[in-house]
Amino acid sequence: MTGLAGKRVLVLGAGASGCAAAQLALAQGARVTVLDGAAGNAASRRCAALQAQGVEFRWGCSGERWEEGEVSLVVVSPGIPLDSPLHRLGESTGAPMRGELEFGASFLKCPLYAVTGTNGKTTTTELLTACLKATGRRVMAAGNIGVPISQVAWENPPLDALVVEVSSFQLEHAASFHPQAAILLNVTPDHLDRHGSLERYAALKAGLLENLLPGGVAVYHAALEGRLRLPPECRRARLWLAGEEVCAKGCPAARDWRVGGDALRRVLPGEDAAEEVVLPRNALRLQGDHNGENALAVVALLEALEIPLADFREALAGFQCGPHRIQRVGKWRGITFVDDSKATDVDAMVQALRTLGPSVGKAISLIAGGLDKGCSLTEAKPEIRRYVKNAFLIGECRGRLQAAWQGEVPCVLCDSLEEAVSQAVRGASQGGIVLLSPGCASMDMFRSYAERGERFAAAMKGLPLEEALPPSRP
Ligand code: UMA
Repeated sequence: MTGLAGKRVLVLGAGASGCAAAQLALAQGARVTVLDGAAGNAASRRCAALQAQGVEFRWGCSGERWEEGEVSLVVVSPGIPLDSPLHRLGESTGAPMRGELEFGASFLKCPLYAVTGTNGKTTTTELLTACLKATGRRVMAAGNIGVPISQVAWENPPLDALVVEVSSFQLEHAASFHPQAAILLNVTPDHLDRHGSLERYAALKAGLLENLLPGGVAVYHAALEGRLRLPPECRRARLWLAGEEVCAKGCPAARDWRVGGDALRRVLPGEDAAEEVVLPRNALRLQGDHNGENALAVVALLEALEIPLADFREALAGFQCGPHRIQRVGKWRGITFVDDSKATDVDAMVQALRTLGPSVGKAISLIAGGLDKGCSLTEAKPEIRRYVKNAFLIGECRGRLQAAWQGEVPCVLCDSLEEAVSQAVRGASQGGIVLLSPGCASMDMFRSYAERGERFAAAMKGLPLEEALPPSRP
């Protein structure tokens, strides 16, 4: 995007994305005004630094009016819904509206490799970044993972590629975002409170692949093929997940990859769908079928980019997930504490139960609940029945969770995470697990899922040594 010098740019939202976009617009010589419906970020260091450079901030705005032609561009932060007063205000200027993602990307020259999906996108983004780095390329991760793409564009580090985690929020304004390669891992119900329906949510996710540059690489879960209208000339890699049967006939133009019980496998061209092992599962430090699928997506993408496995095999095998994803945070009197705060939807919670449950049986004391995103809570029932001994429910969603699960498992309503930890310890089995896997967003009680995970670990560390425990047997 060029030609912003002297022009008025409005930025909607004064969080991480909005401030990064304001900084970038300022560097282009624009006159920048940031609008925010609240004043929660007014005292932040980011805002103060921008203000000192001449950026105007308006807080709690409602009745703003702009003359026709006064505004040249509106940049929208991902957290601003299409039907919000702030978005309507942006529309009323008559100026073109761009998402922060596409605004930032328009200044970047390096190839963009995008990753989306309901679950696994942060792990896959980190894994892809680590594997590319291992080949000697200069890469970094940005986007929904926490570093706004506008910040990367402004700092302008030397890069051979940028790996971008993309959320459905960002995809509401991404018509001009054209990656060279994109992964769509999976689509299960999430953020329905924002997008209205699963169909709309899935269409947004599919849009990322439909927007690939000509000749780009599309990696996607094979079950989604019917939803995708891919550019005709793009290279395709389909992922078949653990337990799925490969139907290689469906799309001869696509490469097929599969997670088998013991290995990541490539399906060889031909009617008989013969396979070759790419990597045994036990070579990976990552646990769980879902992580096997994330690794498979990375292998499929890098193969399509003609990067040999030998160049990144070590990085792939040795990679470990970041914090708050099925992370063991400690042991207390024989009870293991696992922080899976990153599980902000029910599907991610199910993955955690499937990963941990088989080794301990029905000995998981589950702490769940949080911000209600309008998703179905019943689909977790089989895993709850099989692996969960008792559930300790917190947050806005706790009543709905109790109603959904009480026939399957004893449910205890708690007023805080700390209370849930203390109750879960009392209810836990010796040798069992206290698992924080909320299945809900965190923002009703915490600033982020990271803060929720840290509070969980702190509550565990603060458990008094002499607290009454389940009576020990003589
Ligand atoms: N605001 C309004 N009106 C509204 C909504 C928000 O004025 O209707 C204002 C708030 O008062 C606040 C600002 O907007 O001052 C916040 O903007 P934002 O919600 O876009 O948040 P950022 O701090 O800019 O962070 C965003 C992403 N947040 C969201 O999508 C909600 C971050 O993803 C992302 O890491 C960051 O940009 C950098 O790219 C977070 C997230 O929760 C982790 N993502 C969701 C998820 O992963 O499920 C999609």
